[in-house]
Amino acid sequence: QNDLTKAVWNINLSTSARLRSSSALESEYLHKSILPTDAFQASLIRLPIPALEKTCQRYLNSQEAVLDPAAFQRTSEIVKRFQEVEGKGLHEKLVAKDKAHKHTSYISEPWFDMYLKARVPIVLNFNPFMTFNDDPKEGYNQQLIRSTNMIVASMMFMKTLRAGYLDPDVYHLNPKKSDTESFRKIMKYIPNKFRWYGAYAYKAFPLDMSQYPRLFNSTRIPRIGKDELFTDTSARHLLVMRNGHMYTFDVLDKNGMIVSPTEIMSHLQYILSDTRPPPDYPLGYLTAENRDTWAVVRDKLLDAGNTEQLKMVDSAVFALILDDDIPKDPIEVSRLHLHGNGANRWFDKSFSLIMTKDGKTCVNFEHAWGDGVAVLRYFNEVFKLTTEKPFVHPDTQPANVDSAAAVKKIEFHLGDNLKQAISEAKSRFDHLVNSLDLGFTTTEKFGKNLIKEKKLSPDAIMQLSFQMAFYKQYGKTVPTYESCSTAAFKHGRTETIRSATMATKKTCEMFEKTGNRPSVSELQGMLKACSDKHGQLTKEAAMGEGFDRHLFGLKHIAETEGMPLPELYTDPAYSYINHIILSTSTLSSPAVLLGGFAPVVPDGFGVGYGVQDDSLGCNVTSYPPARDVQEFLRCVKQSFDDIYEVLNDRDPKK
Ligand code: BUJ
Repeated sequence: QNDLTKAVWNINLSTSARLRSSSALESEYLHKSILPTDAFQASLIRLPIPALEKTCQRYLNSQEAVLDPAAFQRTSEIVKRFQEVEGKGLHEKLVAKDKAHKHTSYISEPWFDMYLKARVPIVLNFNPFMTFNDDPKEGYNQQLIRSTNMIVASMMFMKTLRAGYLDPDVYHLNPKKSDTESFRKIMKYIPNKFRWYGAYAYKAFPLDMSQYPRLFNSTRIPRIGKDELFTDTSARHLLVMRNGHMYTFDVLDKNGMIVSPTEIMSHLQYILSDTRPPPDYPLGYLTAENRDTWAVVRDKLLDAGNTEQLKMVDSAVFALILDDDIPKDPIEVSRLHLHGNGANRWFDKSFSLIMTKDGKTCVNFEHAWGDGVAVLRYFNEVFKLTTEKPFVHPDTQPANVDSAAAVKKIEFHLGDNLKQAISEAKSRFDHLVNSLDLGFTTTEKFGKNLIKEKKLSPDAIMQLSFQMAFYKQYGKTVPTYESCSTAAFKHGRTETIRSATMATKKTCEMFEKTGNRPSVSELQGMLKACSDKHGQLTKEAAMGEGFDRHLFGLKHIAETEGMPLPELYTDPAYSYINHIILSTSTLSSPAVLLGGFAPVVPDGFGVGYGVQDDSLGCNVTSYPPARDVQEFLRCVKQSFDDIYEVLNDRDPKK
């Protein structure tokens, strides 16, 4: 009791001291934006439902690149019937349903269902990771220093968001004109309902922020058939995992003030100095289970008297995962950040910050609740704040507080049945992650600058490199997915850019031709054709004008209304084009070092890639022997070299 009183007294003392020394705004919030966080939310435009004819045509254009001529002919006929008969009825129903649900988008519900009804483990199948660059300052990457700084920055982000102070997400086409104070001030005076149009006049596109409330205090709860998302904003504690053990401590005090950085540091030091051996039955493995299996085990955990324990885990602001590893290369970093050893993870949390002993840190996130845009905003703000205005430094001493009292270790009651469930989950997890191979490649020969100089799109060239690599390795063009955000619309999620096109297919063939080589200017012409086509598909996808989500939405209508599935969906070509062999995603941010995800099918590649001014790089995964990722990476490197030669007026094969 005495210790507890002392701890509480110390905490109160230091909080009030901090309040006296600096204004609450500076120490508790990232900023106070001129516009409230939800300034544009009410006026966001709605995700369009494309015209059925356009969807059918886009679908066929994409099929043509991956089907042989006979199969393409059959599919064209099926699509024609779909467009004239069953598709029409479904489309009308989808449009009517969308009209009746103006507060959201037609894709929101089916997309949540897609994630939450999936029964496969979320690790590898869904959770991606994004690794932060190192802190450029010497000493700040030590685990204790960096984790303290990241917790405080995260809490400031959370508070800024909850107070409505977080500057709204806006995609600025002309940042000089619109990413300005005067733009924000003008917007403020436009009534809520019309603000979007005001921004549009400046070529500024406000983004949907409806996913943000699920960033903190949230988790995915396994349920039979369909999981649930859970959020409890009243919780003030953090979940820390180390060595398979779970701990919590408050990061906000009773008044909602952020606990002082040196106290947080003391608590973390206390956890880091815990020398007990790892638990025999770490529960984290369960979150990597098949979702129905996990749902049953979770009920058994509750029956065994672990209600409070699970509540602490589920409601925690987020999970901080402290690993003892010191990875020796980017491959080891990627492995730790994508899956780790499973004992020291809780994949269900909306996101975890995973940090190695030497401070290599990532965000690994559960995907059902949200997409890259919200996560990347949090990621960028935390990186900026921790590197520019850190709260603790290599010479900072932890506060002299009673961390033994403030830190609670979560202990679970486990009967034999639960122990067995954990052992089974562990062996399945080990088997799953051991079957994954990964690697990366980069080129420093060129990057965004040269590609732009040649009036080509850097993203299109990257996508073409993957097409060329696959063609070099396997001699064909396969279904390819590039993720594109539709956050410019209310409750938008993503659309697919189908980056395997007739143009890329032809280009692959021309580059590989041995006899009767095309001229360099012909190859340059092909790069341009690929770039233009890709640019068009990207624009369309970002405007909600792809075909994937529309066809998906129509299928969802048929399923939910118990209607027979039109032949378009039972056509093997539909399954084929949705069996994504090349799944790709990119993000550009000065804060990102690495990122990636596993393949979405057993015989696919998972390609995370980045484009820098003077370099290109990708991080790729596969399940051997179905796909050989190391050979694929050699082919990607060769493709970079080939393209580089052509950009410099040389034939790579001569
Ligand atoms: O499309 C969707 O709806 C969501 C997608 C799903 N999928 C990953 C399967 C495509 N989710 C995302 O796109 C989020 C992915 C977040 C991670 C992206 C990784 C980007 C890597 C950047 C840097 C890599 C540089 C490597 C250099 C060696």
